[in-house]
Amino acid sequence: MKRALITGVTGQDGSFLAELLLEKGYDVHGTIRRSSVDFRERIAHLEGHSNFHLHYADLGDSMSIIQVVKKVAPDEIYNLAAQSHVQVSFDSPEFTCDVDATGVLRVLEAVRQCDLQDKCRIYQASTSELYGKVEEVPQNENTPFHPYSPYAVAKQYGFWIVKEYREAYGMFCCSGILFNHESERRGETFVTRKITLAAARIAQGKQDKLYLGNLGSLRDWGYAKDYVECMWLILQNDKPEDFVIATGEQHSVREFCQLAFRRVGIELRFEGEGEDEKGIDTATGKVLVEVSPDFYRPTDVVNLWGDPTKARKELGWNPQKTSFEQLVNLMVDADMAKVAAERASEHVKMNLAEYLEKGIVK
Ligand code: NAP
Ligand code: F7E
Repeated sequence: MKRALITGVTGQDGSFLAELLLEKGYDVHGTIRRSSVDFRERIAHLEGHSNFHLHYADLGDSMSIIQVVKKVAPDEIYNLAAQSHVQVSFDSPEFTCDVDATGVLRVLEAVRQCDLQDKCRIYQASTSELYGKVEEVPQNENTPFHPYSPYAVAKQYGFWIVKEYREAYGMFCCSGILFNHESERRGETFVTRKITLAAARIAQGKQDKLYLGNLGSLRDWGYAKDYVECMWLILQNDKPEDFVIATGEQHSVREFCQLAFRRVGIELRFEGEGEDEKGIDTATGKVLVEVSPDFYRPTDVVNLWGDPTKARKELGWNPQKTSFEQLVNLMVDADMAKVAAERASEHVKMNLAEYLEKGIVK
């Protein structure tokens, strides 16, 4: 039985990858951070599985990483842990650098110090943000990097140190240069999830308006569940190599909004430009989407579009398993169900309060 260690198992990708590896018969070990409240919603359904184990470790603390690597002695490490929010990296650049750059070095060194460098394969969660202020469209493995945020600069160090350890010590360590991938488990402050949750809340009368930043920003959005399969394929390859993982299709934030609202039965028309642009409900004339400069970034990456040819040819991976429209729909449907469940539980609480007040229940 193969043993895998996933750092960041509580995250969007970590949870899907843990499911995939358990299905493949792996013994799966995940790291979590110690905190005063446990946030394990995404992996709650896996706890109790006999091949699923959790360990405390923090990417900012090399001793904790060495301990867990020594204890687990994994065949494969998937280093997914990171401060992954680009906008947050402008507010916390030092923390982002420590976790997303030095953290990668700590994982590589832990493997060497535990004398596992010849046995353990390592996957590093790299990112299309490395292309940043893009120098070529679409982007492939040979496109020059131009990182354009503290997050991207930190991830660039991660990318190069992985390459360095591969060449200097012959280690099987690789980076997946993943373009944006989303799901019903996506963090609620990333633009796609913010939109699908708002569309569901607006449709069910729980929110009036959605405020967004740059509506013209272009992304190559895929489904996270499809992308974790590729992480696994990269480590099963004969040679350690880096791969671009993308769908090969590009859409704007505005288009994402229109599709999401359409799924809940609202047709949006966009009018105006820049900060004055508005998304209007064509049926009622109500303004549902507005621009707020609060969500603008000091430097924004606006033209990401990946070329997944290498992954398709060499790994046999299908970049178009889930279409853009299917992705938007599955996210909206999940949020419609979530908001409906929240409303039902509010209703029960309101009734209970009323019954208690009236003495109907005691
Ligand atoms: P995510 O949902 O934000 O998950 C990040 C994970 O990292 C969480 O489990 C988080 O733990 C953990 N973490 C954060 N700081 C840590 C620290 N100091 N020590 C240990 N663990 C820490 O991110 P994701 O979307 O799953 O992305 C996974 C990886 O892929 C990240 O490295 C991200 O930068 C990269 N990536 C993501 C995308 C994308 O579109 N999703 C694209 C390219 C690359 P808590 O639960 O305790 O916060
Ligand atoms: O922004 C624009 C924003 O925060 C996408 C991470 O997983 O993917 C992710 O980073 C675009 C940007 O993702 C809002 O300016 C407009 O141009 O959803 P996002 P991201 O920055 O692309 C990469 C590949 C990673 O590696 C990262 O870990 O949307 N945008 N209005 C907005 N963005 C947010 N968050 N909120 C808005 O209101």
